[in-house]
Amino acid sequence: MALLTFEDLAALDAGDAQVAQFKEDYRRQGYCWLPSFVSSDVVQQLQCEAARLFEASADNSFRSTEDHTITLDSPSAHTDTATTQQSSKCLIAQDRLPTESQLLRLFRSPGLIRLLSLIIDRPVYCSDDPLGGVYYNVFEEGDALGWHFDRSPFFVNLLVSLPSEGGGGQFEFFADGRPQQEDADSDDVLPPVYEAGVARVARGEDVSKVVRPPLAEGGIIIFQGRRYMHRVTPVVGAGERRINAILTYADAPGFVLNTYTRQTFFGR
Ligand SMILES: O=C(O)CCC(=O)C(=O)O
Repeated sequence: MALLTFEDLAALDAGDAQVAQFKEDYRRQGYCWLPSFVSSDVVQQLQCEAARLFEASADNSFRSTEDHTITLDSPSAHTDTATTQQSSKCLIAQDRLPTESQLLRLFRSPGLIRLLSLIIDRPVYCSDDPLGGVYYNVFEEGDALGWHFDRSPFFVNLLVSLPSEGGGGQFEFFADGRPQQEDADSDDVLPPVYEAGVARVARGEDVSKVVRPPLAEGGIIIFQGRRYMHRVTPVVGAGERRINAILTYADAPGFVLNTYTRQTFFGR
């Protein structure tokens, strides 16, 4: 199958066989993978941009370190400590990107927005948040995302720079998705039998259904983060670094982050 690139987007429509395959993968396995979506030239530009911003000034990024449950709550006195997860990373907010950044161009590209809405089968709109619309994530030695379910239904993740072999920073998910429930409110609570199963995975006792999609620089993964528990394993080794960009889309125009989320992940 020919590779789909950023430049090809304008020509895509719902009848395209490749689009139909992405849509089917997303529905059936919880994610679809768009390899080499960004050309190697653009990947290099993004790698340089992120590294320059990260290294030029401590003010360009914000480091967050959190303990959380698998549903992203703060651990309470009742939380099983063996399932408490640790996450740490640095974020470079959208307002630190130069106006000519290719990342901004990609985020706002009408072709990508159309492709996403075809894959997830509903309209999507760019987040209007000035910090969290599109942003770089930088993981250095020891940084990771613990096992969690997202609050939003899906994420769009461009892999910019991966650690070397053995350097960790692997994206993994548990292949059994959260059962779909009729009642939208009860969707916030995991059914007890399912919760016991994901707790075993989060404690490291069951790896039988842990999947590691083979991600590579320049590709995009669109993932059902609210349905499937997932994590990024710790980055291992001095000087190793993982950089990815999260592009945030919502189901209605005008989406912005709440004050708590902005403060926790962007520090302002
Ligand atoms: O960086 C990744 O590969 C995963 C990102 C993630 O887990 C998230 O944004 O919830």
